[in-house]
Amino acid sequence: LEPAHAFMIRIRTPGGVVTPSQWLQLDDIATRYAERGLRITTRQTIQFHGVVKHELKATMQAINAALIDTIAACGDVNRNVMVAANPLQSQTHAQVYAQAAALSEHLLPRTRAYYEIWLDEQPVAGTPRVEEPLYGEAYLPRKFKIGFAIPPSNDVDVLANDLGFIAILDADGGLAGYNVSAGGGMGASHGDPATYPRLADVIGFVTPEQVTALAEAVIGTQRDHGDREVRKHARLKYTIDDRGLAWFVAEVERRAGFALAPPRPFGFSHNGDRFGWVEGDDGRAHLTLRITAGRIEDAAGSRHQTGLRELAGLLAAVDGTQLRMTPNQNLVVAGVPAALRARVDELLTGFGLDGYRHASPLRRNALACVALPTCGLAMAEAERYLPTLLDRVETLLSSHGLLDAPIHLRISGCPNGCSRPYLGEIALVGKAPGRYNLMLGADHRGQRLNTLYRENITEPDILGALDPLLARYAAERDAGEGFGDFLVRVAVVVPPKRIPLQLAA
Ligand code: SRM
Ligand code: SF4
Repeated sequence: LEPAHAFMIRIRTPGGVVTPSQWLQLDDIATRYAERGLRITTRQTIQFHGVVKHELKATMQAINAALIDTIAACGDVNRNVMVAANPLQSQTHAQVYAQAAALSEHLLPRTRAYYEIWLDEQPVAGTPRVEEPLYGEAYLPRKFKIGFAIPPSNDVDVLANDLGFIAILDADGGLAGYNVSAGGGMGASHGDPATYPRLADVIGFVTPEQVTALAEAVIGTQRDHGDREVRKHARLKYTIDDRGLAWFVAEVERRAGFALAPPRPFGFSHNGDRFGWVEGDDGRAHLTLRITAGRIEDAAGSRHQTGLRELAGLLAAVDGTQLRMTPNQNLVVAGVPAALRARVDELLTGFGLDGYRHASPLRRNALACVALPTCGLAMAEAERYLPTLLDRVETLLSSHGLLDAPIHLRISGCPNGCSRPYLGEIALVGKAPGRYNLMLGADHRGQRLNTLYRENITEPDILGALDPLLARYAAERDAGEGFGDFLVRVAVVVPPKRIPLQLAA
């Protein structure tokens, strides 16, 4: 008898978009094969945990039957491409989404191995070996991540990606092109100063027609110049810091065959989600639901998985409806005709999925990575601890009259940064069971990293450190001033020196 190995499977859904019918299929896969329902990730896709080894192939085949794949959702290739989930600007959103989805397809590896291993495709004798025009023999030195943001929303935390496209609209609201950002990443290791989170530099502007060539040039540069010796040092951010931004831009321009235009002005107002209903240009409405830590399951006291199954069943008969995962682990019910809104509301309320209405801003915006028990790299709890942590921090906020303050809190079980904790106004980064580094002072726009405030502390010390700071914030903040901005203004924390090009103003 071999041990009952269990696996995590992550699907690829560029921009986090699935149809209601696909949702029903994913729900069925979760019910049949996974241990804990569906888990929306911080890169707009879904993970299934606890798939046992002898059911892996059946699970992969069921995913394929839903016209979804898992290709390049992991590995040293371009990963799931993130796209602004905000349906407020629907025409531009549709255009940007289409571009991002096409880029995701274009950057897939060409190997047929996936189809041969999981889908029983038979190699045809005499067929020449598949060439990898972009990835070559050895693929990339490390994972590679791309995000498309549509200002003023920075829900994708575009500057945390290796390569970012920030949509720039022209005077009549059409898509003029994108500012390009490069060299973002969150991963770090405790006690190793050679590793660090880094915000991307904004390096120029491209037209929509130049996006593919630019992406190939950036990926090619990293493929040929990224570190293949030290894996922790193999991300694009280190290639740029080691060789210099000017070298990097010149190399990318040489490969792309065109010069980047100067970046255009843009501004982000927030990096969270907008909850509740919004109207689209076409009269249809979109509802963003809060899904705590992205976990959708039927558990004690909640029937969220069943509720979303019923919702998907209702929407499956309505053309143009979608379910969109957000980069903040939430779910948008998109494209709902006006006549169906009341029914959707009723259904969601019945299953307790209307938490976005009642929850505090802190609770609505918090992010937690998976961490224990499934993540082998976790040093401390994150997802499982989040509800308790939120209860305690809310009690503190209440005591200072701050329950309505839109403070962004993020927690991760280790410094790899899967919940992008270094962009949280308050962040806990796991060090050991029950112990965390407390990081403070990011903005809530994804444009300033936070700073280490207290190292390796337990919950009572975390709450004890936050208490006087929240008291000061309640008493001394300017109108509309965020908690992170306040801490920087009153010099409780000194932000990291490096401010990405073009954002310094
Ligand atoms: Fe992550 C590794 C979960 C987004 C940086 N991440 C892992 C693994 C696969 C652990 C492992 O290698 O054994 C985790 C699986 C845990 C589990 O039990 O499911 C894991 N990462 C996640 C997810 C599910 C977190 C979540 O709670 O949603 C996210 C899945 C994203 C997706 O759908 O593709 C996830 N990971 C991120 C992000 C955020 C982002 O991409 O915007 C980051 C920081 C950005 C970045 O890449 O710099 C991130 N994950 C890492 C790293 C550090 C990489 C580095 O440069 O050092 C690792 C460790 C590694 O790669 O060796 C890692
Ligand atoms: Fe695991 Fe660390 Fe990522 Fe959390 S941040 S999911 S603990 S690798």
